[in-house]
Amino acid sequence: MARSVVFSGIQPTGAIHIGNYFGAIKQWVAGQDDAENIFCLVDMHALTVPQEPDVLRGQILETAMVLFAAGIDPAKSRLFVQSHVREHGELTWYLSCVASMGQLQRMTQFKEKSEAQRGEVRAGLFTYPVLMAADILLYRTTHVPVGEDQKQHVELTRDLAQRFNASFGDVFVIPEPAIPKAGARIMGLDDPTKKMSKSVPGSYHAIRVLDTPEQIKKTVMSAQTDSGRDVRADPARPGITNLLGIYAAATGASLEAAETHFADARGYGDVKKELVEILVETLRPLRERYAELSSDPTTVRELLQQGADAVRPIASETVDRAKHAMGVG
Ligand code: ATP
Ligand code: LTN
Repeated sequence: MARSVVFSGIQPTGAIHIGNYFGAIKQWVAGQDDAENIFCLVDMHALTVPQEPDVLRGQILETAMVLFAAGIDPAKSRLFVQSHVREHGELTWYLSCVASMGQLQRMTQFKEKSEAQRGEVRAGLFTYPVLMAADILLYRTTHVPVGEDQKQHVELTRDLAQRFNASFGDVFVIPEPAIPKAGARIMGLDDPTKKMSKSVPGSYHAIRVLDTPEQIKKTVMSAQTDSGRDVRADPARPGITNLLGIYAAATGASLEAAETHFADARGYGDVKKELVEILVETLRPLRERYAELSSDPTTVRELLQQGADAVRPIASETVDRAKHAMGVG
C-alpha cells in the first residue's frame, strides 16, 4: 500500500492555545510513526492581516519551539517555514487560475476575518485558501489533520485538485481532512459562542499551552458558564459543553463518558477544579521542554533549515509537473 503523507500548517500569529493543541498538534504528534509527516509554519498566511515584522519574526521561532516541545520529533517529521520554500507562492499562482471567485466567496473564514478587519481587507485574505491548497498539494498529501474550522478549506483543496486533474491530467493527489473526535472546536472561555483563537485579545479568552499553573487556574475558574447546575453537554448551554469538551479532549474520553464522570458533581465549580488539575498536568511536560529549547534558538533555526531543504525537492517536482501540464514552463 502507498505510504500516507500527512501535511498540516499553523500560523505563527501568537501564543499557541489548547484549541490548536487538541484540535491539531496532538494528532500530529500521535501519528508520527504511521506516515511521512510534514508540518509547516505558515508565515505567508500570517501576512493576510497586519503584522509587525519584528514580532512576526519572533513568533515564527517561538511557534517552532512550541511544536518541538509538544513532541514533533525531527527524526520522524519535517518542520519548516513556508516562506523558505518558494514553490508555495509559485503553485498558488497556477491554482488561482483554476479557482473561481465564487468558490472563494463562499469561504466562511474569509467572511469572518474580513468583517473583523477595520479599514482595508487585503486581497491575500481572499486568496488565502488557494495558498493553503498549494501547501497541501505540493507534497502529494493524503491526510490533513486540522480542527473543524479548516474543513471547508480542505474541501476546497480537494475541489481544486480534482478540477485541475480533470482539465490537465493526473498531477495532484486528492487529500482527506482528518478531524479529531474530541477537541475539534474548542471555544473561548470568556465567550463559549466564539472559537478560541490566537488573535482574540483578553487574558481570559484562551488557555495558552505555555501558561503557568496559576494562569490556567485563573482562566478556567473565571470561564463563563450557564445558569443551571446540570453537568450535561447541550447546545443551549455552550459554557458547560465547552468545559466537558476540553475535559474529553485532554483525557481521551468521549463526551458521554465525561458527562458520566461528572454525574455526581455539585455544580460547575467541581468541573472547573478538576479541569485545572488535568490541564496543568497535561501541559507540564510541554512547558518544561519549551524552557530547555528556548535557550538554544540556533539549533531550532538549523532544524527549520533542514526541514525546508528536505521538502524543497518534492515541492519543486510538483510545480514542474503542474506547469508542464498547463502548457507553460
Ligand atoms: P488565528 O487566530 O491566528 O487565526 P488560530 O488560533 O485560529 O489562529 P491557526 O494557526 O489558524 O489557529 O490553526 C492551527 C490549527 O489549529 C488548525 O488546524 C486549526 O483548525 C486548529 N484550531 C485553531 N483554533 C482551534 C480551536 N478553537 N479548536 C480546535 N482547533 C483549532
Ligand atoms: N489555514 C490554516 C493553516 C494552514 C494549513 C495549511 C492547515 C495553512 N496551510 C495546510 C493545514 C494544511 C489555519 O488557519 N489554521
